Amino acid sequence: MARGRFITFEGGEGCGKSTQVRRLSAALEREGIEVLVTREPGGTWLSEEIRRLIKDQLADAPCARSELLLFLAARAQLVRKVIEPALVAGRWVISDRFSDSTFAYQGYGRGLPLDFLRMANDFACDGLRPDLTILLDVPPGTASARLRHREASRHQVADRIERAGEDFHARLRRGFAELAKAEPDRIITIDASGTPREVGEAIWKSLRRFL
Ligand code: T5A
Repeated sequence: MARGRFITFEGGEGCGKSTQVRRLSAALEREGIEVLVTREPGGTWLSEEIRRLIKDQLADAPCARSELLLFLAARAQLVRKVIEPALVAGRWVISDRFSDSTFAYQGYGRGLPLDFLRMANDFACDGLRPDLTILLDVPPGTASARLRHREASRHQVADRIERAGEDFHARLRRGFAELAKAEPDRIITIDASGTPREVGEAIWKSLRRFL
C-alpha cells in the first residue's frame, strides 16, 4: 500500500488555519481520499493534556525552555501514536500546526537557537517531515480583528500565547516568511486575507499543482 501524504497548516494567531483545515479535508474526502485531521499541540490524550498546560497555565507559566520541551513531548506522542501509523496505512494526514510552529514561536518568537530546535524536533518526530506545508499569511490587523470577533461571539478569552505582545507576533510573521523562503518546494505561502472561500480556492489550486 502506498504511504499517505502529510500536509501541515501553519501561520500566526487567527490566520484561519482551522477553518481551512476543515475545508481541505472535506474537499479531499470528496475526491475519495481518506484523511485524518489532527492538531498541535493535541491529538492524543497526553498531547491534549499538555495543550491545556501550555495554553492556559498563567499562575506558573512555563519558561521558554520548558514550553519548548512540552511542545516536543506532545509532538513525539502524536507522531508515534497517530500520524505515523496513519501514513503507513495509506491515509493522508492534515495537521493544524507542526514543526514550523516550533521554529517560528520558540525560535523567532522566544529567541531559542534554531539549530538546537531542528535537532530536538527531529528527535521528537523521529525524522518525520511534512510533504507539504500551507502557510497562511495575514496582516496583523486582520488577524487580531478576527480573533476579537471570535472572542466576542463565543465569549472566549485570549490564551497565554495569544496575549504575547505585538513585537512577538511581528517576529513570528517574519520567522514564518524566512522558513518559507528557505524551503520553497515544501512551504507554499497563501495570502489568507480574503474570504474563507477565496482562501480555500487558492489552497486547492496550489494543492493540485503539488499533486
Ligand atoms: N505553538 C504551537 C507554539 O508556540 N509552538 C508549537 O510548536 C506549536 C505546535 C496553539 C498555540 O500554540 C502555539 C501556537 C498557538 O499560540 P491554538 O488554539 O491551536 O493554540 O491556536 P491557533 O493554532 O493559533 O488556532 P486558532 O484557532 O486560534 O486560529 P486559526 O486556526 O488560525 O483560525 P480559525 O480558523 O480558528 O479562525 C479564527 C477566527 O477567524 C474566522 C473564524 O471563523 C474564527 O472566528 N475566520 C475568518 N474570518 C474572515 N475571513 C477568513 N478568511 C477567515 N478564516 C477564519
